Amino acid sequence: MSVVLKEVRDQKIELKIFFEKFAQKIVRRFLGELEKNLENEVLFVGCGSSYNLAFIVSQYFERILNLRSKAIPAGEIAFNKAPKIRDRGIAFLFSRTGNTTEVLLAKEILKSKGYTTIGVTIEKSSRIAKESDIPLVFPVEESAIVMTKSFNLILLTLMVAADELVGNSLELYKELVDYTEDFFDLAEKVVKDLSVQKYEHFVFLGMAEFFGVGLESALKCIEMSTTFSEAYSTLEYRHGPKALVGEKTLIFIHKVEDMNEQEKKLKEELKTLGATVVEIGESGDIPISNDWRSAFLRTIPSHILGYEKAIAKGLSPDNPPHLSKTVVL
Ligand code: F1P
Repeated sequence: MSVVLKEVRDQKIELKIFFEKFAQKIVRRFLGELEKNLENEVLFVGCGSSYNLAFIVSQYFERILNLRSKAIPAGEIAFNKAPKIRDRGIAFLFSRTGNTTEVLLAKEILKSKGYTTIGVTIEKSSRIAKESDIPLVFPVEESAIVMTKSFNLILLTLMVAADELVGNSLELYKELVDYTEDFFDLAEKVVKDLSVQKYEHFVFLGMAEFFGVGLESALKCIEMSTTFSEAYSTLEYRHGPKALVGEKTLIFIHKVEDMNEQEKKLKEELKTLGATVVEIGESGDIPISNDWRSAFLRTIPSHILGYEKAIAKGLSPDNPPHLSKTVVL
């Protein structure tokens, strides 16, 4: 079986196991440091999928913890291009493989400015694990070039951490991890019923955390199937990008709370332009809670779509062209 398909499928059981056995434990390793730094701006740094992950976590931490946060591509810190990086604070540095050059350079710069660095990775022998002040090494095995399950396992854990910190109920996470298998199967059915060979343009729309989900979803489809894919904050789509909509466009709208009317209007408009529109969310085609906490499941349809489209095009989703697991400059 394809390596990436196996890892995509692993999520059906691993998310639940991870939540029950691990997610709440890892939180304790950095809560103290985070609590000390709530006054300072918290930085979330990474490249590629790890940047998308950093972006979603940054949005959720700001929402739940009422702090100021910023997600920055590691390269912009590494080469001193990010504006107004203050002295002192706390920075989460995301790198699945833990050896991406820009992330390691960013770590050095942030350390020299007095930041406490938290290295988020799945490789305990990586440089980010060894050289960060607080290594958060997630016990996940992932060997495909394309990052899939580790993204969602880390996302789930860090979102749980934010809720734990302020004493919020974790009940919805329990319900969502219990729903994973059904959600996966429903997503798979919807994608398989679509006849993906027809589409040459994938679009993922969502707001805030779900815009980050869209960025990651588009990246999955690009990496696995080399299909032109993009993501926008939902209502931004009318402001230019919709000029590209046609019969070969497949659009996913990630539904958010209290946006039903607007989402419905947009969906109708896009359908009139010839697009196929799939809604992910409450009473959508792929049903799931509209709560931001559902972010850790919401990239799954794109994992399935990227895989199915690759197979339909005769490509190997395990071997994305030109890519390597770690970018070393
Ligand atoms: C980051 C990353 C991957 C991407 C590609 C190149 O790696 O951008 O997300 O799929 O293979 O590297 P990492 O820093 O998370 O290991």
